[in-house]
Amino acid sequence: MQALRLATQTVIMKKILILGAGNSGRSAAKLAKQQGDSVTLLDSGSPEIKLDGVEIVTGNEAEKWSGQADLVIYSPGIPLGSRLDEIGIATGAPRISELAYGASFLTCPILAVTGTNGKTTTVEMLEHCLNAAGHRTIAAGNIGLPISEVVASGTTPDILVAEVSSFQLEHPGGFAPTAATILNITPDHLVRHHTMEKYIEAKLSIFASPATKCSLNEETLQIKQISTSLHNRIIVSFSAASNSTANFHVEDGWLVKAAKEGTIFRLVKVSELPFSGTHNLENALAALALSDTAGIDALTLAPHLKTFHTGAHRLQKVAQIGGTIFIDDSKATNVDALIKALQALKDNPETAFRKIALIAGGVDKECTLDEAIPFLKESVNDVFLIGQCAKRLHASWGQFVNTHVCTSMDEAVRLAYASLEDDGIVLLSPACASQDMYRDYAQRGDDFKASSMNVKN
Ligand code: UMA
Repeated sequence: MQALRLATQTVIMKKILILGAGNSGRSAAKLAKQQGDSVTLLDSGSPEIKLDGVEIVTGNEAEKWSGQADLVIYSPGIPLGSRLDEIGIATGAPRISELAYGASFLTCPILAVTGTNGKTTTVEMLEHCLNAAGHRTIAAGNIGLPISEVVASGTTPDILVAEVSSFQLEHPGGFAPTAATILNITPDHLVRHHTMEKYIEAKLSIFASPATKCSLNEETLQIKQISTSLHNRIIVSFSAASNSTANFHVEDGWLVKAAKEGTIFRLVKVSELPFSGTHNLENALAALALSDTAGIDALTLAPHLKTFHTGAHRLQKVAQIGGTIFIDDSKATNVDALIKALQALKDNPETAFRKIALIAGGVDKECTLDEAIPFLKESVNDVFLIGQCAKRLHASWGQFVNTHVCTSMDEAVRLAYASLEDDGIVLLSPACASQDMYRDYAQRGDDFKASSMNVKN
């Protein structure tokens, strides 16, 4: 470690090694430079980047790098056991996720949200309600804005709401939010984590600090690995299941908070919420439970849910041709999200009667997607399959519903539209990630929308 003597103070210049030069790595590099540290950024790929004063090593050179470091910072996309991980370990220096590194500079409360589905919506709900209630709030993390970027930009929110992925939690570093929630856990990302146990273990590490207050879905608490790990913690529970007695639940058409002594506080009327679907009610309950857990009274936030609108690519109607509607649910990147979409369409009186032509497929995360079969049989006429795992899904789903392997989104949309009569739904709810064909789920959703609008040309 090199000590630099300036006019009035001594600054210790640390050697920071950052693994991965995507958004997280670049933001961490910017922040470390601001701290006066010397920064090396490694990337196995060949991203074309330039950062003032940062040593950038890419491709084979990065994979052969063998220098020293005082601290190693991990981008979320660096898997354990990868070449860059080996290099990080070989330095013998403390290792930390970008998330934990950025968060270590924050003095405001951090509310952290993880889970398989609903993270982004819940984070957006919290951001909306907290801001509307007068708390200057920023949403960051897996949602797309690295926490290091928030810090490097000099922004000082009253509260930071962090969307946290299992990738970020897999890396070490002592991320210790004020309060955290696990929304739900269903199979996902098994290529990265290999087993469900490891995936759950990663999610559980959001509660690694005993100081972090816990909030969990009542159903998730039934998972033995979770209840065992949290057995000595106070937990604020939530659930949208009917007849639930969770701390936050639905009762007589209201989202309610059940206080310890049995008093029920009515928070907001379900019929006044501008979003539908049990999964969204659960996200709203999770948002209220989490803020309440952190000491922000849910009663002050709940009314602002009436002005919250879910974001793009989440069961969003993007086109209508004659009586056929086109719904973009590109954000559904696993089987549970697809099931929730089909349930939400069935529960909504405006869509319940319509026939569905489903477009699904994408990156093969090696998870079984067979849980969807009963729901497909019940609600879906034909399935049009795209991407890497189209053939695998054709082999499994095809035994139970009509499946068709397509070579492009455009072809899938045309065939799906042609398969319906005039009052149907063409639904993109892929149950898979998008990166085999697209940059991200948003680009996939945009392509679906463009194809839908051109379907008659
Ligand atoms: N890289 C290597 N070696 C490897 C693996 C990757 O050098 O072994 C390099 C790649 O060449 C690339 C860089 O690492 O240049 C990418 O790093 P990254 O994958 O961590 O991507 P970032 O741009 O930093 O984006 C990450 C999250 N990406 C992932 O977790 C894969 C973003 O979540 C997040 O928004 C961003 O940090 C800011 O916090 C995206 C995501 O897909 C949306 N997340 C997954 C999900 O939601 O399912 C977990």
